[in-house]
Amino acid sequence: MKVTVLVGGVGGARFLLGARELFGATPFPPLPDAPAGDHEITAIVNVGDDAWMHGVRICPDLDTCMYTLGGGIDPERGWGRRDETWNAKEELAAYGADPDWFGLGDRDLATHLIRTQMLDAGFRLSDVTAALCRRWNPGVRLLPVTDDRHETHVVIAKPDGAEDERVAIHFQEWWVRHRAQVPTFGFAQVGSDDTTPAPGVLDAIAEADVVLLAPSNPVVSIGAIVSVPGMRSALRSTKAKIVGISPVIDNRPLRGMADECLSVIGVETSAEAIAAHYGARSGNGILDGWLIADGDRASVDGIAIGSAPLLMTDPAATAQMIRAACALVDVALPGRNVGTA
Ligand code: FO1
Repeated sequence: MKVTVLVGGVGGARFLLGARELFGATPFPPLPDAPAGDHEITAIVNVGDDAWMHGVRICPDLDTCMYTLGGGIDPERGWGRRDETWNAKEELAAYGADPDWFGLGDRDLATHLIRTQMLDAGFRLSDVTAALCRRWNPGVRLLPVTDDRHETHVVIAKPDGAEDERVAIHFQEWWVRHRAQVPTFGFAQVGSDDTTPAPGVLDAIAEADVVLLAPSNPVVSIGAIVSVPGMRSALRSTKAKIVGISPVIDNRPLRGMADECLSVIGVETSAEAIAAHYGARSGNGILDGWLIADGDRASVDGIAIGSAPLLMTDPAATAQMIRAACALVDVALPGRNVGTA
């Protein structure tokens, strides 16, 4: 089976642990002339959080997926490296170098230095990601949705500006420095005029047996991915069934600030409203199925709704969620037993 997953940061990375548990590892980078395994998992990863800081290119969602799957993630934070130190960050702050509010770890910095060197040498982000994965062996094919700049910027009330004065800041400043606690008026994808999906992305959708939308932030993760030109039409035309997993339980996000983001675009933070926001593929949306948490409710024309426990307590639990999501859209899974479940 070819399984394609649209993912953002922390929640998406945890979801991929379950996908790998259920379908088995996909060698990435691919092993030269190795026979294809039973299943292939391709993650299409958000690049809207990516930023230039202190002269290096930081790709939070790609790194969170790579570190989480590769065993290098800090389990408490959910981002950055375990056993991290912050000497470079402190030294930069001592020089008064901005930004001083972003957690740039010493171990993490090595990843950004390698990535920046390779980008400067002319490699595409997708090539860089594959090269970094030679060390981390995530067991899932990680593709940036695009190799082009497609950053999420946020329109806010200009701090100590006039009443109706607005300013656009990078998503990271909104998320990390302001914690979304400033009057916010919208999101915009900023980057190149001719943004196109990265190599392999459209094929991963067209050739999939099932496409999964991870329980990532519907606006700044899934929304940013689908905003890349060509993505929405690829999703609407694939023969694969598309099923999303709700990012809320009891209509509240588990972590992150999906509620803050949803309210900015005028969507209620509920399983039903998010499904309606994605829309049914029989309409002009992208969903065939929507798996919601036990106890939540949703009813959207054209979308098959199912419920299951949605706490990703461990990869086996997440694997069960994915089984339920596939069953919801009648995607038969080969009889691979997961753990003791
Ligand atoms: N998130 C924070 O809340 N504070 C930070 O200082 C921070 C630093 C950071 C450094 C590298 C990295 O890959 C991720 C980092 N994140 C941090 C998470 C980042 O802001 C992500 O974009 C969000 O978690 C959304 O996925």
